[in-house]
Amino acid sequence: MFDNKESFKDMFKKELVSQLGKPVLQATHADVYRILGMLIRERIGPDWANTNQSLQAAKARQVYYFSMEFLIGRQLGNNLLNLGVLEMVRDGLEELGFDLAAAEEEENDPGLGNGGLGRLAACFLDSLAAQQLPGHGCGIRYRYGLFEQKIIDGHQVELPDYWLQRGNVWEVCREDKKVEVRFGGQVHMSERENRLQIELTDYESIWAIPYDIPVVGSGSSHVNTLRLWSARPGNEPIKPLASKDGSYYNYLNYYRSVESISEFLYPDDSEYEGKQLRLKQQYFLCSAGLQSVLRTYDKLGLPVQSLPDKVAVHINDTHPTLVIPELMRILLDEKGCSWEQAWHITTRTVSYTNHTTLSEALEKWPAGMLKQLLPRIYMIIEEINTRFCAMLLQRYPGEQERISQLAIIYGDQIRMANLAIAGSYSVNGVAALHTEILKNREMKVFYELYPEKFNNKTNGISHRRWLIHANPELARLITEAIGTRWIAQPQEMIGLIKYAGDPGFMEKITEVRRNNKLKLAKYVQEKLSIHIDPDSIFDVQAKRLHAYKRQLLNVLHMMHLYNQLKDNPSADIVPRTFLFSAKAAPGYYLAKSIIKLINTVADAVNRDHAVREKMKVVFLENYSVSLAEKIIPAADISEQISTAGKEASGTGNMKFMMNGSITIGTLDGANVEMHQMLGDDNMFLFGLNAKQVMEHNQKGDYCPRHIYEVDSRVKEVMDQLIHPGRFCAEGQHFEAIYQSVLHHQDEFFVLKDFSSYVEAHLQIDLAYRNASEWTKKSIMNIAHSGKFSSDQTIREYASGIWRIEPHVT
Ligand code: 26W
Repeated sequence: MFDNKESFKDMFKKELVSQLGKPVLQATHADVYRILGMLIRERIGPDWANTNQSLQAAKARQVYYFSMEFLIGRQLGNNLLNLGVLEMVRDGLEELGFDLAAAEEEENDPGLGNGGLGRLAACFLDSLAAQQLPGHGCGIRYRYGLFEQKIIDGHQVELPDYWLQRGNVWEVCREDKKVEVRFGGQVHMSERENRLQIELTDYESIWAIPYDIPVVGSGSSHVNTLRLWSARPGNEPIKPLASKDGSYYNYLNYYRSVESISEFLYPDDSEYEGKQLRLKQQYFLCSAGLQSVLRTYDKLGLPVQSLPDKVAVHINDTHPTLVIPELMRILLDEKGCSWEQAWHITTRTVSYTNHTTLSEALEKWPAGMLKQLLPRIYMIIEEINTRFCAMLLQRYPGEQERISQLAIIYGDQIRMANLAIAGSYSVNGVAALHTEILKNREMKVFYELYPEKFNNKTNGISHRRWLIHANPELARLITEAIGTRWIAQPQEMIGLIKYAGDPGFMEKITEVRRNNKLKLAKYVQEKLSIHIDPDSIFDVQAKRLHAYKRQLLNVLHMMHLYNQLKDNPSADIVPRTFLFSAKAAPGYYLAKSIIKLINTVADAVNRDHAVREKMKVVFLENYSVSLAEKIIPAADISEQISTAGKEASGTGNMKFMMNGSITIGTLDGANVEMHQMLGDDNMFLFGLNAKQVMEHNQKGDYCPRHIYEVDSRVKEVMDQLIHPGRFCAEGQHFEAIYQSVLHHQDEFFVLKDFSSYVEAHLQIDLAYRNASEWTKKSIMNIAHSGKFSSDQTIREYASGIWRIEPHVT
């Protein structure tokens, strides 16, 4: 094993020659990446084995984080960093004539998630390992990541993202640990020795094959596991329904239907086709994951009643809620527990995080679909519901309305959030405001029933990924100023406050930030052939495209600004570069139209030589973790402009803050907590607050048409959406967008907030002119960002929910 630069260089050269049969001088960036990956994996191996062994020997309590998404990003740089060899490897490679950054670019970025929820899971894994906490991820190894986005003629086009094409050096296939997952079939009940016996026949059987990825703890030898499951028919499928008649084509169909289970991540978060397949995926994850958790537990030789003392199962949103009935099934049918015992164990093992207040995003499954696909699981859910409703009837006699709101099965639907709350011991929201909204509005009846279950855990981000890895120059500067302690304890960044007025430090930070802007400008030039001015304000909105996130508000403001520049070409404004990056769910028409609109406005503005010194608009395609790492360190302005009450927390807001961008935002999600620390001086707030939005909704008194009629700026930009002119060519228009904000009672209040948004942007323009004041704000943002470290968040989960402790191997 290498432990200094020279031994690293020797090993690297040796490995290169023996693995690839190439002289060192001929190695490509891809070769360098591959060899590095192999060396690093070898280095991790022994620590990984030790951690597992030692946890088992100590019978340590462990948490398993079940999630349909893990947006882990590229692994090479992060692993080098966490192993503490990043600088050494970078220097060693350089001496051999190679560039680490170029090698890093060779790694495919695994897009195993949609957005914040998936990235949060990845930050949590990083923080668990860094603090030597026994906590593992459990997910699906989708063969294709979330689609690859291309912008063609301004439109989003989706391509399959075959991220595994060149193999994955970080995973280990554990064929020997495969488990069986069953779908369909008939349930038979009989009585033997006074006990109910359950047998499933004629089911479809598939194999779940685990692929393990090591999660390396920063600065320690602790290595946790991210276990991702892949679906595969066995060589000899046990009883594939489809091939009962033995026909080869039936077998092929069966084969394909099995493989499809771990093929795609469903990108759609509004309305989605492939519903049944998604349900299949969810059960696949829950059943495979739980079976493997219980197999590990069984090795401890403890009675099943002690499960909750040793195992915590966390569900990331409702997507893995089926762990609840699946655990019940295993306890009842395989471990011989009574209903009461099984329920007692389950409800002390499972905890649940909610990530949304949008009621349409709360998962519901048609009862018939669930019954057909998972007959035994359906029976168990029915029984849970029956007993739950019986309890409710006793507790709330005569309160039909309340009971029907609480019921798990209602009409033909199974409400997964209701099942998750009833079957778990902890329910948390992801920011203070979000949790309050859950308690007082969205989940009020549940809060009244189980106040003790509800708690808040404000989200956080890994400063290792989002600051030290993404912005190494800034990290170095922080260390120069306040020493190295912040690296292990990011809240120590608060020490930067005293440098907020220090001319030397301010100068350096300005330089670092300008370098980052130059780098991004170079990237934009290469990718899009658009020149952007590094001295303009980089105003960035990068996140999933969704109506509630209001990219549209941003576009309307850009259109207005451009109109102003056309009216008055010599207007004195600080030059602006508006940057966007966002994927829209493929079936989400409005979101895709907004992408087209951004690109239409971009074309008009960027083509116009009269405004070239003042304004540019850029849409960067294929938003991903690695692209975010390039964009965020270069942003002056972070757009966090959701309709108040709609964004559960946001985590992008925290990433930008940690890199020194200033937020323009509403009092929504974690912005509220940012504002409490930063005050009005270091943030630009605008718009309705959550209470005002709610009141308008209750009264139904919001009239966008009125705003359109009285505010000429609004009228102008709205009309431009549907009439040919400055932006739209003949025959081109954005009718659906126009209608969505004007003719319905737009629940996102776009026009209502327009005026104060424009005003906030004027304030930004003014503030940016005072360079030293701006830099001060930037430093204040960085200094306070330690509060949003996921290390802190994870400590709160560890002590407040999971009751796990650091384990020193
Ligand atoms: C039903 C399918 C489905 C799948 C994914 C619905 C919704 C999703 C989302 C994309 C979930 C998501 O990413 N939510 C975000 O979670 C973050 C982490 O807690 C929060 O910071 C964001 O506010 C929230 O939108």
